[in-house]
Amino acid sequence: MAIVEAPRPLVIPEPVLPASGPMGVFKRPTKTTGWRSWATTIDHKKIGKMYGFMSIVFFIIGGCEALLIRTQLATPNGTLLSAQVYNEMFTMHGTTMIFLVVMPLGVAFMNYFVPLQIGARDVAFPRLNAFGFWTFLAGGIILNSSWILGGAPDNGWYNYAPNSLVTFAPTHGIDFWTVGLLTTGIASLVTAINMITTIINMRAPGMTWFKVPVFTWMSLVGQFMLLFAIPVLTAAQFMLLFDRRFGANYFEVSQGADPLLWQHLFWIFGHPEVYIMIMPAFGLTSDIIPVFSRKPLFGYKVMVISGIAIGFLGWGVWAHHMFTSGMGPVSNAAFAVGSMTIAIPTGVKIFNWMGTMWRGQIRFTTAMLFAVGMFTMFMLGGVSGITHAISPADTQQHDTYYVVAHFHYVLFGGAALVFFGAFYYWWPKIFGHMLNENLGKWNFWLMMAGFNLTFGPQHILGLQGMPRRVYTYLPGYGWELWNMVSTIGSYILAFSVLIFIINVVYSRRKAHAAGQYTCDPDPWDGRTLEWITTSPPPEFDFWEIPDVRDLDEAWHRKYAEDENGRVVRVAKIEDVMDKPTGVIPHMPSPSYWPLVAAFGMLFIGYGIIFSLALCAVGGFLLFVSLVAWGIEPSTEPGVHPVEPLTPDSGESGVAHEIHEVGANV
Ligand code: HEM
Ligand SMILES: [Cu+2]
Repeated sequence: MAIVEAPRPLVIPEPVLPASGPMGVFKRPTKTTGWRSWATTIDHKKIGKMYGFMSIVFFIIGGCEALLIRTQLATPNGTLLSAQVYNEMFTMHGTTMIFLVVMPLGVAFMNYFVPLQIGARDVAFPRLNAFGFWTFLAGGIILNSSWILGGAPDNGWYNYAPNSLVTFAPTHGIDFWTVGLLTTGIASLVTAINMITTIINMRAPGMTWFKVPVFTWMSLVGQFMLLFAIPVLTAAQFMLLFDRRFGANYFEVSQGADPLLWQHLFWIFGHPEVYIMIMPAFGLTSDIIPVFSRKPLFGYKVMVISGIAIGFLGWGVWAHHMFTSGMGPVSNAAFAVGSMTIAIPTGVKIFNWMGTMWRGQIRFTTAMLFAVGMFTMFMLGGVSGITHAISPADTQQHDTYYVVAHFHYVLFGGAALVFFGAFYYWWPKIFGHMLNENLGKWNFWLMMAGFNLTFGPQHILGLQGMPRRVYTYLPGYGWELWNMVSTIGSYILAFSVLIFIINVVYSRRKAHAAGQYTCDPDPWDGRTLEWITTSPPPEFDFWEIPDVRDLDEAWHRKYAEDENGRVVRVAKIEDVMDKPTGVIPHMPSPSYWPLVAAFGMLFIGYGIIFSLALCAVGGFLLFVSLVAWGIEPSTEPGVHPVEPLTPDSGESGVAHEIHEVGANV
């Protein structure tokens, strides 16, 4: 692979700008460097990187919590953790992995790559995007600060009432869970609005719906599910907050409340939530496998439609989490049938991935290994999922380690594995250098071994009757061997994550030591639009908004069929990629106010938990920043876009330019 030193983009000297707004307070910072460039950025690529970095930090925290759990359970009568701390550990582990790792990691990749895949320069609302990231971080800080501010939540990641009421949970732990997730919920909602608006409105000229890459499609489906799911959780959380803080009785059984109300509300959110997590992963696997099979995705349209089908069917199965709650045979049967039905569109995906590999010219790069690892492990998780859907059988499996095994096969096996693959696949595009493939192969095989050794035996433990959420167990139940194997597996898994981190540091140092800050724009011979930009892309993504004629636009620019129908290469990427035009498209300027607004959210959060006076401070900060945000010009006065706007450059292109200049969000 030739390292091409892409010509550094032309730098336009910073214009000398008059102060804008009363007292100049609302003057937008011009191009900044160092920490300011991160604190004020509204560039989707930088925001994507920040989401990615923080998700990995939270993954390490959640992973350490899991290792402590596994160490405690390695042998009977474990004494490492007390029952109370153990409850806090699995609650925080589950909550962290779902809301602070898998969800934001999907958003990290969406932020960086959706605009590139659809041929846009940024998302629809850049400052709202920044606000989304800082508010997500505020939620993560609130949640994790519970460890040092009086005790973490200890009632499991789905926090069932009435256990979550003050009677049974008198400390602030549950308030941290509620307020922390209310805050991340707001971040998720504004991000969903941003992504949906971007994908619907900002596709490049010619990119009709069946030319949109599958990653972007599945991101759209997932974000729509989120738009409807999060409000259900938010409503339930406000009810719980009112019960705990203001003596309401939404879940107070002694006052006539129905304890199942929380369970229904939580799982009406909770089951779509699992698809919100897996959809970007489905999309990633569908983008990676064709590239390394040198074949178009088998059944592209069916793949997209099956994703949309899951997006609808996913709303009709929530009570399969409540088969043992006494709903009765009619409800159980209805939700059992609904849950089995959803296996059909999911199965279609697995067959299409195999169909794509069938007779392909397969290159088992690390990214490809992780993609194949994803759908094989996900398939195993899917099969145990079917056994759960059989409601009579589920009475045996419910609340045992069989369930713990199932959701780790679908969540870690399904989502986390291919997210690692995405790092290896897109690293050169993001950072201008590749991750080391040899270390990558170690990373993959150790992760596969550790993963299956950790969660495989948990199926057996569950069928042997070991309940989940027990902080220890007595000898003599026959659970010793498989618990020890599972614990050893979790350490191998942790070691494989360490190899990934070593690979990141080593590859970066090696590249920078060689003065390498950019690399081949298309190292994998890619298919989708992001591969026609430089690696990394310029701040404005494309010199010219591309004209799209095909699905897999990048591939079709390089290959064509000859008169005999054989695929032949017709151009090198250098000849068909996005090239400097010498005219720098103007991008909106950085801004402080999204960060300040998120700070306001942080104060409001702690105010709800500790003292309403803090809410007033937070409210003031939020109010001022929203006003400033509204007043500050989206572009500093005196600076106009230099790219000519032509009416016939396609609906989304024109809309984008005008929108970018005019909008104040
Ligand atoms: C990094 C390796 C991981 C290990 C070793 C691990 C291990 C465990 C164990 C042993 C439990 C059961 C605790 C109990 O019931 O007492 C658990 C629970 C859980 N894990 Fe993991 N896990 C890992 C990664 C993940 C990932 C990536 C996710 C993704 C979302 C995840 C989500 C969950 C959830 C939701 C629970 C349920 C917590 C609860 O009962 O409230 N875990 N994990
Ligand atoms: Cu479910």
